[in-house]
Amino acid sequence: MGHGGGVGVFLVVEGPEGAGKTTLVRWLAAQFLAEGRSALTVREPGGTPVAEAARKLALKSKHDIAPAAELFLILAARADLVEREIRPALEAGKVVVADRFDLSTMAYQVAGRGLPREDVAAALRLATGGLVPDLTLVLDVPVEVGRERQRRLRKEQDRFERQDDAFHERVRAVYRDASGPRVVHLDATLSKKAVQESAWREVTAVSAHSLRGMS
Ligand code: Z5A
Repeated sequence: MGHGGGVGVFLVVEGPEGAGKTTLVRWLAAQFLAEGRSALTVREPGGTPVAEAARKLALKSKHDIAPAAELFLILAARADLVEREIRPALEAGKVVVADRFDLSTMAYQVAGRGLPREDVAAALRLATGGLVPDLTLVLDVPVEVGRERQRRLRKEQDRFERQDDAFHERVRAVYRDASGPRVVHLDATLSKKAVQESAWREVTAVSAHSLRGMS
């Protein structure tokens, strides 16, 4: 495929908190498995020992973190994950399904925290070596719906979840406005089954060619 990372297929699920990303990533992996193809699933930030350590700081630190420092924690995690897990899997012809990727950084660090777009875009290219997804599925959900789903889970809130509504509206606007030939929006207020069916249609359309003959 055209992602610059080998012959595999790189799929990314994006969206605001509580949109259903993790639910969909797990379902996609199970669906690939049911078809006899294994998929590597990764969550961002995280997925390697160094990336998990950076995640803990970025999400759970009790200290204030300067926006640029937060960016570099997240990009340190991404750089390590891309080099150690994602690129090798793509080069081996595998499917990779990521829970968040670069679009999250444009949403949270650029729109949310106010860092300059061009500088962040350049830092992203450095962190990923220019790796781009074959398909980004954006789960569209109003901020309040996502936050209500999160509240029902009664988890301890992380540094991002504690931000005010204006922050989350800026984040959502980036997702709502995301466009490009490899970006598909799905209405995540629909049932899980409806979201999964639409997602699978998009995934098979993109990956049919690459997946032919894979195990
Ligand atoms: N972050 C960043 O700042 N910059 C970056 O570049 C990156 C990340 C990569 C990671 O959090 C944080 O890192 C993120 C931004 C920052 N913080 N925030 N906020 P995360 O990804 O680990 O956490 P999250 O985004 O808040 O995701 P989540 O809490 O795991 O939500 P989700 O994955 O989108 O949803 P879910 O867990 O699949 O589902 C939530 C609930 O809704 C659950 O009970 C489901 O059963 C239910 N659900 C799912 N789908 C549906 C539908 N269709 N209908 C009804 N209910 C549903």
